[in-house]
Amino acid sequence: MRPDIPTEAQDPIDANWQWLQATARALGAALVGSTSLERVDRPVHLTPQERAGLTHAISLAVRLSRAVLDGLEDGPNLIYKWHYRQANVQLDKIAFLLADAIQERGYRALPIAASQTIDWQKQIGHLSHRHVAAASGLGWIGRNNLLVTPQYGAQVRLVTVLTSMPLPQGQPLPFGCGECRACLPACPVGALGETPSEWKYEDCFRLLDSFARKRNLGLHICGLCVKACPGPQKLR
Ligand code: B12
Repeated sequence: MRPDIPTEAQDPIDANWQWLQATARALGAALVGSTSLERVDRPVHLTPQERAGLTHAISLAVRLSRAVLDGLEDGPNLIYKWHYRQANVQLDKIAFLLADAIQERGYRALPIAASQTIDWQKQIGHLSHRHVAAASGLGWIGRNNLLVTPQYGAQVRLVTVLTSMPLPQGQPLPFGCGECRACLPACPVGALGETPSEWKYEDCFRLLDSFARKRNLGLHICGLCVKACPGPQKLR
């Protein structure tokens, strides 16, 4: 008879993390991070029933096409519009399937839409994907007011899954734009400043609103500050 070989018990949080990374990447996520929900520095607009038991947040990113962004000249075009929509479709699918897989493992999971505005006057979603991503250690909020990642700069779109699955706390990254100000002249209305808090909502929104109408897009998109931010590795 073979003797029992003692195995080192794996930490359950570590086991969850290994499983999460493999599953999310297999579903198409380029970046994956996690945080406890209480560390997210922005409100979560859910009912107590929806939020019940959800202790952690998973941040997921897909990368945008450099070729599509290179095609932007003075604002959004139809190729960017389609790409933007497809990125949202992919993110929502990743979040939907990941939430299902988490539920299958016995935990609660709530996917939050990639791009849904719940209050048009206040211009807010159920939660801020950027702030979940920052708390999860995926990147920092840059001068462009976007989540900037070391790997891909701001050329990512984001989604969040809230869950009761115990997960590790990602290490938030310090502000990493350094001396880079590539996004500032890229904005046609000068809506960006030295810090993310200097971002001018009204100027940005007015520009996106005019693009939506004049270019017949029907969507509040732009992409010029995204294009200007390929990331610290590329800008160096
Ligand atoms: C609503 C919205 C917008 C609005 C307002 C943005 C905002 N800061 O709130 C508008 C239409 C202007 C917009 C523009 C853009 N967006 Co947008 N947007 C969202 C959305 C759906 C919700 C954001 C949210 O809840 N913000 C609320 C709070 C938490 O953020 P906040 O920084 O504290 O914002 C407050 C201030 O702006 C303040 N404020 C200051 N002054 C004023 C003045 C007035 C009158 C008002 C009402 C508010 C206000 O009020 C805000 C709300 O409290 C998210 C998706 C999501 N659920 O996260 C995508 C999201 C933030 N957008 C995204 C992108 C890419 C863009 C654009 C590039 C457009 C495009 N896709 O081509 C531009 C970039 C603008 C910029 N440089 O910041 C991405 C960012 C990805 C990344 N790498 O960070 C997101 C995360 C979508 C996604 N799934 O990836 N967006």
